[in-house]
Amino acid sequence: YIKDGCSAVNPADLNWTICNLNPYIECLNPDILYHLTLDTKTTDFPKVFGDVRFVCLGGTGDRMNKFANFIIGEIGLTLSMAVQLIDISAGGHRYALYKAGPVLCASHGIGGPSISILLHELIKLVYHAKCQDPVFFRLGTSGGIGLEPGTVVITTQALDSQLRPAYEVVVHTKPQLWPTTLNQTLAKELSSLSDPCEDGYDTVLGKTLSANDFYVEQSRLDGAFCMYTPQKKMCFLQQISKMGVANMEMESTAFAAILHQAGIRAAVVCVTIVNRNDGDQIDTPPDVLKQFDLRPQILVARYMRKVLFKC
Ligand code: R2B
Ligand code: URA
Repeated sequence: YIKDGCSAVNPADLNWTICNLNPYIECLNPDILYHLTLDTKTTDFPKVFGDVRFVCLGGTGDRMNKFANFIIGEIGLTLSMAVQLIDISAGGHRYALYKAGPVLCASHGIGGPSISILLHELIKLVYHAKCQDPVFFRLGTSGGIGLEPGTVVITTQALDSQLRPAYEVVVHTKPQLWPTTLNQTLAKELSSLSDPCEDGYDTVLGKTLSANDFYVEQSRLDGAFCMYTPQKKMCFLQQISKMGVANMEMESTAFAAILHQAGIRAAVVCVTIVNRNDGDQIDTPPDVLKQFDLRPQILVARYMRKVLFKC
């Protein structure tokens, strides 16, 4: 694990607590974070994770490994610390987890169920570690609505496939709707750190439609099934665009709702890899996609530098 010296706790944050926390966690001795292959008996959470200020999630382990390496340079951790970068959760073969000083980087897989399991365990991790007021980010890819591929979208509101600002959780057969409220101050602060002239691409604020499927629920014409016409697809894109939807992906409702439930500040920053008004297939060349992957990372790194070093 990488340790660093730049994570002094602001005394004003010391009263910060996680909201709505399961009261039965206290009875778990040890608490086993099964999918992360961590438990409170064999790992001293406050010692290992207590300095975490930012928790960053992205779809794949490879992307989060690259992000962890990138952030080491961005926040000035030393190389000797960097060589110790390891996948803490490799043994579980489910999620990858890297710690780069005050930045925890995890892969979340695809869709609400996958990110939900990870978030339960990460929220318990920051709780056991006594992290003070951590900020969570999702750095992802998405399909843009009328946007040039490569545009970065900062989500203002996450909508489900029924266009509700909610994430549905079924408890004992009864559906509950958890609000997908995201921190607007954080979204605006991230937006203020973009510079279209210097960056060479746009960064916009907009609503994000979070679907439970890549194909039919995102109104694609290239899935194994298609029960609508190309005209109906375009009508749907127009309808959501009029509502202020800028992009579509598959995790933002779960991410926003679960972190809102916990009272943890969170932001979703996704690059668009296709303009859905022009097509459905992802035919952007792999080297261009790699460049696009960096864009949310660059923005979030700017935010972290600002918080850590006030610059
Ligand atoms: C974006 O990309 C993935 C699907 O290809 C999914 O995880 C998402 O939200
Ligand atoms: N991820 C999605 O969920 N949809 C897209 O169109 C692109 C990436």
